[in-house]
Amino acid sequence: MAKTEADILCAPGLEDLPPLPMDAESLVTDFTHHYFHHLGRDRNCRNVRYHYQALAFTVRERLIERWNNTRYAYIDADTKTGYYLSLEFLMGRALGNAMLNLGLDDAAHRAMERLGIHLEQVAGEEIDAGLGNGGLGRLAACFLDSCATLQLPVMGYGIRYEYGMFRQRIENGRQVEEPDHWLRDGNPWEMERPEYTQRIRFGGRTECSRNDDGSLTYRWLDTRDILAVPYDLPIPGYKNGTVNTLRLWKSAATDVFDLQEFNAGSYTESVAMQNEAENITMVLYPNDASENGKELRLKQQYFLASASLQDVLARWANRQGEVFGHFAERNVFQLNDTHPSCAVPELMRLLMDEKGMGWEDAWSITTRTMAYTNHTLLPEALEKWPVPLFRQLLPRLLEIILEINARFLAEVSSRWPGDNERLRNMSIIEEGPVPQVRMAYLAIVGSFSVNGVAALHSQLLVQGLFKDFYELWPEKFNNKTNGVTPRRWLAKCNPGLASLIAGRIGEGFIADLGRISEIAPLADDPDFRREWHAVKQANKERLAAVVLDQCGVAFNPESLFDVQVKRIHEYKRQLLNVLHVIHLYDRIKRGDTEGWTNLCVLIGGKAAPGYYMAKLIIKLIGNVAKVVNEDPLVGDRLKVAFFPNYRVTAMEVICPGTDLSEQISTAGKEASGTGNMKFMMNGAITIGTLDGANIEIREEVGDENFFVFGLTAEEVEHQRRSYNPAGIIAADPDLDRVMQLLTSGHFNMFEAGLFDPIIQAIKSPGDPWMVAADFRSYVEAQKRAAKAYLDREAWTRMSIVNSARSGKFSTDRTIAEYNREIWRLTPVRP
Ligand code: B1H
Repeated sequence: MAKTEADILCAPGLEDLPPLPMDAESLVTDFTHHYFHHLGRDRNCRNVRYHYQALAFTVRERLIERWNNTRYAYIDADTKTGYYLSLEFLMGRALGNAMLNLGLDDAAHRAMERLGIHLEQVAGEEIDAGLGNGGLGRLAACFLDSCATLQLPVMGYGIRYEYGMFRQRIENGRQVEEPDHWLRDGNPWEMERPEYTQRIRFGGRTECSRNDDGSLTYRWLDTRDILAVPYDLPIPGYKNGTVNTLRLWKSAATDVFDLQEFNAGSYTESVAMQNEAENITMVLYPNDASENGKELRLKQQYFLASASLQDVLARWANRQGEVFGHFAERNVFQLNDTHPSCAVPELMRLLMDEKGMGWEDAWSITTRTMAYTNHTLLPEALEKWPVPLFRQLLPRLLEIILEINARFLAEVSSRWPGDNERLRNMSIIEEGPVPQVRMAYLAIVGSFSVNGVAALHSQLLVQGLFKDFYELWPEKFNNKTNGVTPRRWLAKCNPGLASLIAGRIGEGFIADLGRISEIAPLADDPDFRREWHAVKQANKERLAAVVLDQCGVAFNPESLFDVQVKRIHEYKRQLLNVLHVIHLYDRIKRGDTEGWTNLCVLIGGKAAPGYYMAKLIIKLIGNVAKVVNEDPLVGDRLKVAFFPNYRVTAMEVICPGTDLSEQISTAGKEASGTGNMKFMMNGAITIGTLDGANIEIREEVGDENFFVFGLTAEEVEHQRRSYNPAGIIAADPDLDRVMQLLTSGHFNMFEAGLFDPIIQAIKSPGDPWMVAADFRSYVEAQKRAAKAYLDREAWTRMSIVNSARSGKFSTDRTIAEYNREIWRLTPVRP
């Protein structure tokens, strides 16, 4: 299906063009060309969207030439390539990022100025590419940025969802989901590549026949086929001429319908079948570490794995011929959680059934090219697929999985003879009324590397969930602490802070964040502190304006801005935050306000549409906010707002304007967290539990620059057995009053019983999140933070130290580690 390189390269009449100039004048020229001739607009068109599109095309053509140069440089260098396979890439906006990384920012500003166009307003027209749920998807996006910046030959593979993460509206305090038709006005950043279309098979049956030489041939027959059409997005590195590729697959009906099979009368039905094919990439599942198991989701997962592997094998065959002896030395696949883990049996199938390889050779290649990242310990997020569903949808893949399992269990029983319980525990197939395929075990068995995403998480993996596998293969397991890209999460979202820092230590820190530590000594410089404080205040004013606009709540920028934005999940304990707010409200009502620090609490995040408790927590936040904000006695002392439709673009305004970063999950539950890192980089101080990467953040900044509280992961597990929330409430007058306010219906005057499920959950000895257990120490930590804020100089010093110590949390460091310890790719300069 794919054309050979020669087909694509050979066009003798086409000469390379000289590089496009990067000055403001050229931008004006190209912008007007696109505006008038390409988009067909005229001077009287008032719609800013066309300004955005014209500027996007102007920037895009400057990406394209670097994109081609990079591709040829990779072909010439002929080195090993990495592939990041992920069901999610939460890219956000592309225009500002592309301008920053191309070094076009200043020229674009001047060009738009000359045209009388407001650049920020134009950039504000772009819809987020919201092809992800949260941290896992955003991590994939930050990884691509760092790979390009480090000039590593890495390609992303994902799905081009027609509908991304839903838009969240708040109606009467409740979440309402709206479809995110982000492609409605077209996407100037994508390039369709129909010539690399792949065919994906589903359903049917398998057949096995013996060859003359005694070997077996497996055939997968009577399948229902669907096409995978690639769309490429450019991923620019930071001012280095590299532009990597994110290839997203869209499903389409095979163009040739087998019309003979239909009666003449079924023509319309057969065309309507097109729907079924196009459904596969229609919508992103918005579940984020909760409820899964839908058939369409498994189709998406296999669709991505198969299309991407076929694409890689086709490119290999075109360049190297049909010999795969060196394939494993030259290719590596990183699986972003188990979501793309069908890649393990699918690579086996392709190598055996399509390339004629034997099991041993195919297995050797597979297990030398696959690497798996785990992102969660939560049992409800661990993927399992019913064997009957697998058999019906992917019969050939199930055969291969069963064979992998049989050979694996043989290895286990030779290591631990007679240990049947261990066999049962480690089997890729979970026994039960409906047997299930455990995707994490499949991924571990099929990979040479398994990593967690923060030190604690990786440690808990090998001590708990994957203990047996660690005993068998200790060398496979490793840690790669997450990061975030300092381009989007500092340079782009906080230009004020970035230029203050650059003014003192130069711009080098943006591509080498370790160097941001050079500002640490300036924490002692009163002038620097004054400037730092001024930048923070300006960012708080910018945030306050957005909060007023989006939430209708007036935040006073002199107050302490206390922010928790992330998916709404019980383990993240937005509820604990609300209990603290109610406690403060109670203190104000009782007149207990001596030495008070005015506080603005901002909470934002989406709930999975089917997650009842998460949605109820949103409603509670809204109701509490209403009571607090409307009480004249409270005034500026306390303000509460729920930020609707939290997304990448919202965080770009939120994290620069935050003083206090809420990272308050039950210890042992948040694998890493990455919002914590964005806040830190932008000079917020963390109030947090010893969970995920919080532990490493605290290590970097020191205890005196971090408000720690709560049970440790070990204590959580230990105290769980004797957990008695009723006793804790009875013994703590503050918590008792908070519970009484809740129970009395103070926040649901006209909706009796509305919050009973929440009250019950807090009081339940089986509360897995142990909200009541951490209430007291949380309140004390909040008190320390409030008191610290009153000393502006000391607070600003802490703020500077937090940014200065954020070097470790750049994805450049994370990716350098992936590369050094897992991928082993050579950087290539175009
Ligand atoms: C994380 C998910 C996730 N862990 C299932 N697991 C999904 C699970 O659509 N699904 O089915 C989607 C996402 N996401 C997050 O990954 C962790 O909770 C964070 O702690 C971590 O920082 C992030 C990146 O590693």
